[in-house]
Amino acid sequence: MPRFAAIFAVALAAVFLAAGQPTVAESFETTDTNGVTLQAFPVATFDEPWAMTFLPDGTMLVTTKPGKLFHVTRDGEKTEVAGIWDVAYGGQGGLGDVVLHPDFSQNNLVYISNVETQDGGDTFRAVVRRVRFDRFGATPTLADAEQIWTQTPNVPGQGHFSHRIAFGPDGMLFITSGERQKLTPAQDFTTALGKIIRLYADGRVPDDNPWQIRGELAKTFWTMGHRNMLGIDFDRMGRLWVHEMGPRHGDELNLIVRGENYGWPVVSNGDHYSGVPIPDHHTRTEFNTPKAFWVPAISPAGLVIYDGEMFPDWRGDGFIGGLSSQALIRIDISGENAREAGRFEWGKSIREIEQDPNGALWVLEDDSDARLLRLTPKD
Ligand SMILES: [Ca+2]
Ligand SMILES: [Ca+2]
Repeated sequence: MPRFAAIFAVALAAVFLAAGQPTVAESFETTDTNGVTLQAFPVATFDEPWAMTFLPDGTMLVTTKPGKLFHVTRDGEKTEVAGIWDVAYGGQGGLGDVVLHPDFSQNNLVYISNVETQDGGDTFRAVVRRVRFDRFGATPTLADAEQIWTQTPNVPGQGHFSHRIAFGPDGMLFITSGERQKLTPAQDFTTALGKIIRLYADGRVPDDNPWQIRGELAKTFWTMGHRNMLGIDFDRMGRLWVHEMGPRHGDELNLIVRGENYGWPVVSNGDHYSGVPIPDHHTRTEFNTPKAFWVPAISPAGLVIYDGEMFPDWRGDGFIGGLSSQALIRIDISGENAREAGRFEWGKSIREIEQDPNGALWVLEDDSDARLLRLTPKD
């Protein structure tokens, strides 16, 4: 490169870095196992991003596990949101999911999950807050935070919090509550570990949840027998799909049905990490069977059931981010059947997947220096 050009390039990069503005990055192509090619546009980078959600205007909120919330434009300009609280960062814990209230356009309410510590740092739990997002002032700010759910009990260890959030078409709030790597609590009515929780949007407990005579805590449960659920979404028919990480293999995609037991840790199509086998799902018909499962594991994180115009062939399909599999996995959903139908790979673990108001797919890679990518059809 001629010397003046090199100096110009360095100066340009310095200007972008100094202003905290997006840096210039080349787009690339990724082709799936069926030969379908997408164009991937790097938009921004984050330190350990965990979740994102789109606002009605097409901008995004992005959380990072160490505890920051960013408002992000479609061009990748990031503004840190003020007013976030302390989180217990470490292991699998930190700042977690962010979703909008169904009436966000009127009430500006967002829901944010995170991990907090108790007992002088010895125990941990996930919590969910409802908070007002004020994006109209000079600095975007969170206000009026109200804790509406607390994972019970708090226990030692920093794994399997799950704490993903979704709203149903009827405005009910669903929260995944992982089994905290304690296994048997997933079958225990006296702990909220290994359950999917269903609440009103303000945190009140509805009286039509399935378990009404198993104690106060069980009145919050929708389903039980789960492990670590990092993806949750509703399809166009209003059905709830949730995936969960298996132990040594046996990751599951489940169709969530009120009052069902999904079997963990009694059954799994994977085995314990020690190599000790776990009976497969088909051996115990009282447990709900996964609609799809993976041996070897994909380590699923993030889930969107696609409902956009940009990829008409994929309407109704699921997209799952893969951590260990370093892939974006497409799931064909047909009736109540689900199967992996395609896999995009570019050598990076994927933490989160979303669809924007125009129908483009956006992914967050995992770990430090992780990219936010916009995926569109190849020109
Ligand atoms: Ca999301
Ligand atoms: Ca299961």
